[in-house]
Amino acid sequence: MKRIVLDDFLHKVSLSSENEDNDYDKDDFGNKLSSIVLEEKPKLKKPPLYKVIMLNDDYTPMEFVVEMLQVYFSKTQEQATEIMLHIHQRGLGICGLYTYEIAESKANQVLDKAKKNQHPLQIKLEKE
Ligand code: TYC
Repeated sequence: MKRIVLDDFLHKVSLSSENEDNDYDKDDFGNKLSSIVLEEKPKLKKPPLYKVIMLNDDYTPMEFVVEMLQVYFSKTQEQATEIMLHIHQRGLGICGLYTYEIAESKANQVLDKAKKNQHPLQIKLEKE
């Protein structure tokens, strides 16, 4: 956060001024002004988050999906089984929420593994 202490600012103005009358008299004003601060809000914005969504299909083994959820989305075996069954029964499910680069990287790692094992698993990303 940027902080400008007014007392310090006015002192610098008076030092750089050519006009003697404009001098900032610390004895007159200093005590009152030194507690005034101008604050700017931080300009950093939170990055948007993306849901990694896994889609159901008829061929990818349930055990493979559970393993992907444990390895790439840090789920326990119980959580992973619950999410896999949700996808199996409802058609799709959320694996996790990440910034775009991380969501994309996780999706690509799972899709690579699925391809190598000849499973037709599909994933999509959706902005929150
Ligand atoms: N429907 C698959 C089966 O019966 C299991 C499955 C679950 C596949 C989740 C994909 O994202 C998926 N073997």
